[in-house]
Amino acid sequence: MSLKKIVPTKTKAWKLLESHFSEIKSAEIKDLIRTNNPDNYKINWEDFTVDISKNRLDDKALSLLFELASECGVEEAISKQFNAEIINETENRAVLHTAIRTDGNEKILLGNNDLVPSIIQTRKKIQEFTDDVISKKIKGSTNKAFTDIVNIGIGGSDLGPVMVVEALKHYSSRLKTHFVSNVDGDHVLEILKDLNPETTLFIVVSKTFTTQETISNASTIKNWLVSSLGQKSVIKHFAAVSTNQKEIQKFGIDPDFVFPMNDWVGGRFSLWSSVGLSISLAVGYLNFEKLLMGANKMDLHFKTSSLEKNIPIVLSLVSIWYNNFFKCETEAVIPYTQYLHRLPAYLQQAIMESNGKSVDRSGNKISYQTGNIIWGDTGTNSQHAFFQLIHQGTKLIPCDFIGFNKPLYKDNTQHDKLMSNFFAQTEALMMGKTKIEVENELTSSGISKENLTFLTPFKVFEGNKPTNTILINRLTPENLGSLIAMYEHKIFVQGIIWNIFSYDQWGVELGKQLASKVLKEIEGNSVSKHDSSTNYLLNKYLSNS
Ligand code: G6Q
Repeated sequence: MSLKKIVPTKTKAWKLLESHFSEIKSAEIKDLIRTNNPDNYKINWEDFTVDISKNRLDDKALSLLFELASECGVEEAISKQFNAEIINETENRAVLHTAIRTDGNEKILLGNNDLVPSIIQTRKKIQEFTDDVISKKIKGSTNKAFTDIVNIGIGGSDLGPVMVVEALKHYSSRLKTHFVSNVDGDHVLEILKDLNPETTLFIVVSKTFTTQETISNASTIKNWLVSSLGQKSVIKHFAAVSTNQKEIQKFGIDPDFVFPMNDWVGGRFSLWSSVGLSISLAVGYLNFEKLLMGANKMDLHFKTSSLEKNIPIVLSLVSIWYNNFFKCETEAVIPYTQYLHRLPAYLQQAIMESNGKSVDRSGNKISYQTGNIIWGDTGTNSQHAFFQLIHQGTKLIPCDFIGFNKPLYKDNTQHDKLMSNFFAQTEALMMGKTKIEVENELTSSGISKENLTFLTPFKVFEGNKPTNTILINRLTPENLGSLIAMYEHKIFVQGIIWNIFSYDQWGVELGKQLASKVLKEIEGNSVSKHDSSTNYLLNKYLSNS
């Protein structure tokens, strides 16, 4: 059965939210926080504490947002996704990235076929391969153990693995992991320059095995390898993750080194599958499995918790409140750990590729805002950069602050400093600094009256800037899995409420077609069929390249 097609703006809850919004849109968080029921704004789950108190929300807005979720059929949609119904309707597919992180104690039926045995079998293959490479049982063509792994993939076949490998660096195996994604030859050659072909294993990750960037990078690398170790080395130095068996065979990859993907897992949700092979090699299989089990726990929480205590649902509703009522264009994600420095880039793809849609599930043009624009960087670095705009700019930017109770190394002194920034920022964003406070501060610094009058307006902070605080015990593989799954489910809930299809990506598909058309023209040295600007620029490129 297909997903319900409910236009959110026509629901009863939306209308009530609109009128309630006009009543509280100027309310101050610092006042709301005193009168709201604190229990409604905090969720404690496993190692997570999620606090949404510092938002421009009151109890009534929150309860209307839950009504909106119910009216839009969120709970029913969750069941449909987990029951393998064809909810990716434009591609006629079920959406089962949650299945690949199963704990194995259930049946997951796609039609009459239980997917669990093949999922466990693939996991076993990943484990054996990982163990054999790390233990030096699998070696390169000159009988030397591998020291370096290169993941060759782009988009969903790159961003998830690279983000997780960076995030779990503390848990690294003896292997060094590198990522080649861009079709930019300079990117490939820059990475190859420090690698020894004899001790490097390449993993080509491409669901389709036709993506221009990946195949072109894989060919360049193959030539580089062959030129130093000969044609016979290819079979020992390449592994592949793909659905396209024919192309893999043509490339010359050992069938034992081929790992499957499934069409019911979208690229940007695939790090849990064989696409995560480089993660498994980078941190060891057991840590990879812990990552999956952490995500599985979040799946269970998402499936079984009430709307009010359901972390992904609550976060998605807060986000809709700002996106559709306050008309905020962007959201920032600020992790207070350097390990998560790739999280914002990963979320940009996951969120913007999924919910960047302007046609609803009935095929009609949408009249309200959908996909949020996501950006961010780690704290405290970002405090010394774009936080100026969040504190004092003209735009309202809701932020997720992600922090950890414990550091990974035992340096609590530095960690306390890091986390005092974390807490101080969300408080300052909410409280701001009043004119009187600024004047008192300046007076006590002994400044002249004239200077005080001049400086005061620049030093006032309006405050009332919203934040969610996601406080996690420690950055473990399990907790990282839960965190990523939390955002995945948030995306899904927002897509359901916005009445769009979150699991297709026609905009990305278009990009793939366009480049090959232009490339043919560049290669043929004849460009004339475009608009005047594109013709001019292409000819300029041709005459100088
Ligand atoms: C993800 C997108 C996209 C895709 C890449 C790579 O959801 O569809 O980012 O992952 O274009 O595609 P291949 O894995 O087929 O090379």
